[in-house]
Parts: sequence; C-alpha cells; structure tokens
Amino acid sequence: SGKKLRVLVDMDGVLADFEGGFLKKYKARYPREPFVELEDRRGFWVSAQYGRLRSDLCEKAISIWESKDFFIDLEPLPGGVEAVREMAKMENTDVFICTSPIKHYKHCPHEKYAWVEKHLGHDLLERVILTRDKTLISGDILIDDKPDILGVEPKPTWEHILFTACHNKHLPADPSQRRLQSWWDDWRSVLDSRRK
Ligand code: BVP
Repeated sequence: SGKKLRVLVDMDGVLADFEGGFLKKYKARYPREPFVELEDRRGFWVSAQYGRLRSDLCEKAISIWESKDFFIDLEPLPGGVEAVREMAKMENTDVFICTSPIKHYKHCPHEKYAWVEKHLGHDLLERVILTRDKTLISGDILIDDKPDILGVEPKPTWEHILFTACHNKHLPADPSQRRLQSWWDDWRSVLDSRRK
C-alpha cells in the first residue's frame, strides 16, 4: 500500500541492443577496419575504446549511430519489452522510459519515439522522457547500464540499479550498487524492495 512506485527504465543497453546494433552496422560499413568484439568491450563509451584502438576509428564509430535508421533498427534485448509491459500493467507502479538522445538530433529523438511505439505500443509514448541529465528526473528506481550517472543534481531521488551489459560486466563488485544481470533476473523483487 502507499504511493505508487516510480520506475525509470533506460533504453540503450537495457531495452534496445545498442552494442549489437552498433557492431553489426560498423562491420557492414567498414569491413576492412578492426573492431572490438562484444566480449572485449570495456567502458561505457564505444567511441573512446575505438579511439584507443586507432585514433581515426573514434569518428568512424560515431558515424554509425549518427546515421539514419540506427536507433529504429535496434533489436529489443531479451525480456525487456515484456518486463516494461508488465510494469505498466501494475496498478502500484508508474513506469517511464528515460533515455539520453545524442546531440546529433537529426534522427535519434524521432527514432527513439518510433522504437517505443513499434515495440511497446502507442500508449507507452506517454511515458517517454528524453533528457541529457537523468539526475533531474525524480523516481524511486533507475534501471540503467551506465555505471556513473551524473548531472547537476548531486542527490538524485532514485536508486540506480546497474543493468549488466558487455561493457560493465567486468567492473569490480560494488556492494553499494545493486545489479540486474538481465531481464530474467528478479526485477520484481528489486521493485518490491523500494515500495513503502
Ligand atoms: O543514445 C545513446 C548513445 C550515446 O549516448 C547515449 C546514451 O544514452 P543512455 O543510455 O545513457 O540513456 N553514446 C554515445 C557515445 C559516444 C559519443 Br561521442 C558512445 O560511445 N556510446 C553511446 O551510447
């Protein structure tokens, strides 16, 4: 009983397969260039790791997600769409999709809305939050694969639940940061633990 639980769910790396979609399109566009296997990904920023591989590969990586149809073509990650749909049906829960668009705004914001409509349905468009600063958004839980979520608000209201991704799975265990290993992990218990 009590107030509704407000859950913020990130998109890239949590609902949509940004890493897989990136690698597939990078290999197709630059078949002769070196690439990073998903198993070898380290650090949130794909562009930074490609830049370390060879400095000109940073901008080649960026060219992939700045292209038309990159974001709309991302495949759903296993179980994510079903989990959000289930949260949306819970009467004690308000779920929002909270995602940071890239600054190259020609395609990304449009395609993020189109992705939500395509995979989650028209009703969930009501629940899309595009922001470059997630610390400003109030909520009880933020499920996100980015290890460090910083912004102008030093004390965000949400507890960040780190969603496991190829780039963060090798990070040393941090007892202060709870994780969801995948959508087959027990997300219902994580939500229940924050209910008042
Ligand atoms: O829209 C994604 C892609 C972009 O940052 C956004 C992350 O959004 P959240 O998952 O935090 O909501 N992005 C950009 C770069 C490099 C830019 Br230069 C990158 O390496 N990885 C990445 O995800």
